[in-house]
Amino acid sequence: MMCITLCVAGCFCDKGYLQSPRGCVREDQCGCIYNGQYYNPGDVFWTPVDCRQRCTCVPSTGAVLCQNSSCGAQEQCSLSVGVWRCHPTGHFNCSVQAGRHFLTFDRRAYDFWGSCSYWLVRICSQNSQLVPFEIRLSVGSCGNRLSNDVDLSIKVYKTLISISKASPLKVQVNGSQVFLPFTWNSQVVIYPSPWSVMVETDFGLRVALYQSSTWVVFLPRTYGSVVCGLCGNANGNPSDDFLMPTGQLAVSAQEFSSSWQVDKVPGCETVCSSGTRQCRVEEQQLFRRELYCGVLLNDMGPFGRCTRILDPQPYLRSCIADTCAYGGHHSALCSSIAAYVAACQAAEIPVRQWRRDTFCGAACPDNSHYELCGTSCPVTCYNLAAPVYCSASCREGCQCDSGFVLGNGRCIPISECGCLYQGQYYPQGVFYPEAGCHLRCQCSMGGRVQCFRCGCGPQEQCREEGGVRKCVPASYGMCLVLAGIGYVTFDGDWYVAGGSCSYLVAQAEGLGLERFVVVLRMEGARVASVVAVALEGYNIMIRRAAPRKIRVNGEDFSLPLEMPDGLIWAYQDGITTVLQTGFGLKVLFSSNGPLWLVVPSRYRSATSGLCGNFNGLNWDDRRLRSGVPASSLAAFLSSWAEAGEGVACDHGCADNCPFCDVALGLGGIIQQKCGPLSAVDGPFGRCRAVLESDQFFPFCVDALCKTSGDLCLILEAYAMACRSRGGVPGPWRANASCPLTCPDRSSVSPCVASSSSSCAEVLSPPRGPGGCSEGCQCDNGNVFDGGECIPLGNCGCLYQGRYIKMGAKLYNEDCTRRCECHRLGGTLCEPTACSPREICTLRDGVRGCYPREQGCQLLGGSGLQSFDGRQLTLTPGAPYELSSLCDPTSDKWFRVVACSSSQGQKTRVLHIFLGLSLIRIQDRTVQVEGRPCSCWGDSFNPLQLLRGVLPCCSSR
Ligand SMILES: [Ca+2]
Ligand SMILES: [Ca+2]
Repeated sequence: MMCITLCVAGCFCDKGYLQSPRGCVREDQCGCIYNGQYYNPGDVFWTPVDCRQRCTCVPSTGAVLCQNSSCGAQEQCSLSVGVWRCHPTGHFNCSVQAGRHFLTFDRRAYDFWGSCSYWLVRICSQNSQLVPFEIRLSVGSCGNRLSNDVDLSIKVYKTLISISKASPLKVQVNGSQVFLPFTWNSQVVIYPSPWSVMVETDFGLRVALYQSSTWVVFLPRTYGSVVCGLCGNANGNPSDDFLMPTGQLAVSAQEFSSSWQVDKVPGCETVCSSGTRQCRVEEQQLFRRELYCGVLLNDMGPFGRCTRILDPQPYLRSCIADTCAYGGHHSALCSSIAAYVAACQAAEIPVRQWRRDTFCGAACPDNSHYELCGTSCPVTCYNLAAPVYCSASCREGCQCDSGFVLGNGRCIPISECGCLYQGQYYPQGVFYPEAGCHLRCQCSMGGRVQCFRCGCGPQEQCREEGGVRKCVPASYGMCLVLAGIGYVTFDGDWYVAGGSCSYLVAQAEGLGLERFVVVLRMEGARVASVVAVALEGYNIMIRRAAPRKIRVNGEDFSLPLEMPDGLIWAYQDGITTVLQTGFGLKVLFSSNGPLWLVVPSRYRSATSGLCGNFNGLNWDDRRLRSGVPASSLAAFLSSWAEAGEGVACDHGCADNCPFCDVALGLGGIIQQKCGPLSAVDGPFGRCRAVLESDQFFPFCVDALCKTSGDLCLILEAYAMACRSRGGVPGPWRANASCPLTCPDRSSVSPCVASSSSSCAEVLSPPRGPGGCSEGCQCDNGNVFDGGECIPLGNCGCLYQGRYIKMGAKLYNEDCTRRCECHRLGGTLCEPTACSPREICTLRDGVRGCYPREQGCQLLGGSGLQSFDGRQLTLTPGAPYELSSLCDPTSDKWFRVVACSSSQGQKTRVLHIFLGLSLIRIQDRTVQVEGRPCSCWGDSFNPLQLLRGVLPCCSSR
């Protein structure tokens, strides 16, 4: 008995385990080797090439038993699911492109667009010889998205396989996410392909998704006339393809498609009424030209050989329609052409190189490169041996560079691969292999798995989210900050507070808890300008002045954003920016001002700040930084105020707010104003099921009475909270006279599709909750690009999840690569370097090569280099004035004094006088006015000091 032994850097099997193509297996679980090919225990296979013998790999002994056999008349011997078997000769194929262009098994082309669930292929005639299966197509929304969220589910062998276009590599089998390739009983295999995913069954049915947003169903010939659905009946006759379940022929594509609707999903549109942009005649003519879709027809062009066999006309029509619908944007154009390339390659007809830097360039992610005709079955972390199941023809797409393998959809070094545990693959990190999460396992580098019986924490529960089992918070605490009005703490205490400082809203620290700090910066007493969130490894800023963007570690990102480590993600939902973290902290900040903080219940008693201590008691929330109960509201507020930038700050009326007796007449009017919050039949009536207004109503009355604050802000905060809990607030603005203001060339809409209102959203996979919410919508079908509205065709590119605005340059971390968006070519990246006079750095959120700042440097030992580059030697141990501003009356006055290291000592001390403050730096510790200050998460940069920025998150 033996397993194949592989020589792979970084991964070694533990003692008692042997390497097999399935990873490390116990010695007694080794399979068989026959003719140099490895088979899993229990595999049934036919002898290669001729299928003359049918063999079985006997489990535990590793022996191969064979019997004589042969294929039938209508069959041929071919490879599938990694095994040679008898297969029906030939297949039909049916394709669905962009969720709206259909081409049936009998090659009838039609267009249809609805956002419901439809039968794509079903078995309509009983035939006991055939394995039954069914395929369903679901279109997520009618939003005009380039990366349309089309999902497919396949039911075969009592197994349900679900693949979503938004994240094709996160395949679910019977509701649980599996990692690819995934084999099931040697009957079904699902494997990743370049830009796509493939499902293959042992009876020859194959379903493939191509990056070009095209689904293709390959149906064995034996299923001819047996199937029905949107793909037609596969009887060779295109004219009877519009058969409805009733047995009658439909007169239109719409009637036909609607008849195959599975069941009415609430809110789905049988026909998308928003529709695509109508195409003008001159646009049609333009896109028909060789420079655009016309390249498909050129029989001397790259697809020349294919056009003679596979009619390009249906592809040309959908290419023109889609390119038109997206105003000529290259993504639509290139996807349409790639759909034809995929069809040609699936039919094993070679195509020539058609992508160029200036036309549909293939910008591949890190550690990968483009191949026109590469393997369909790349090596993955799960399957480090050359895959044995690969029977598909070659495929264009990005292939991993040598030394890298596919893991979780990216090309990663083998050392970053995950682990095999009980035959299942898990990426590095924590996973829960058992139902109920009773076993907590950690997969670390080198495939090492450590498991502990500990289960979820007391404030957590075990749940499957998106097919992944994990411990999720049992409940959440919510804190509301209304700029200029007041706070409602996690424990439900409320207080009225204005204030123009920066305030520490909440921070948390505790054993086994991820630390976070949330600071709100005010601009005057009423406007919240910035929410700064510090987490381990991340400093995040949501800025009112930068809509649809978020600044992470100093760099601006367009929304939606998901960091590659999956620890933070953010998206725009109407007028609200939503930031979420892997550990459950959620920050919602509206451009109008309300800030909501949502923290998981395991942070109970672990928070401090203006949102209180989250211990369930509402009377002990007002405590100072030291933990002592605050003697007054003013003391409480000032304790959590952060040093502003030279601006004197006040905390509003605090303890001296006007006395407010709600029983008096004034109270009555205000009660009336706050009324909509609690009215069952009011606009928030439907919110009551998800969010109690009990805290809100008295807060509203108190806040309005004391501060004559903005009622709109309070109502908006409630609407936000309602929506974040899955509720749907009714139209409330008109009656409350709270109009929403929108930027130029956009207007208020009660229902802005939450994942297709901006360029970055249209191009990215959907992130948020979907659906629609109140917000601003660009006029004339335009979309937001940052804060302004532009035609879709002028949108930029998406590269590795980053949106690149047209004309902008995106540099990588060390400025060795620069990417730009080409109108027809897509993302174009090239190596680059900053000149010696430049430095690779971030300025105002944008990375790039910038002119070096004139620096005066203290060199090692006792050397000094002046601003102009002159080298001097200082006397060790003596104080020197390095620099000061000559005008002592200037408000920018500074003075920097250094004590250079004395002989034999390394210590140097720097004193910086800024206005009236003194900052002292010694051995990388910083003291401001004699108090030590710390700033975790941000590397200390003395240059910031010289620019007048204090490097302290908090002074302690
Ligand atoms: Ca037919
Ligand atoms: Ca409390």
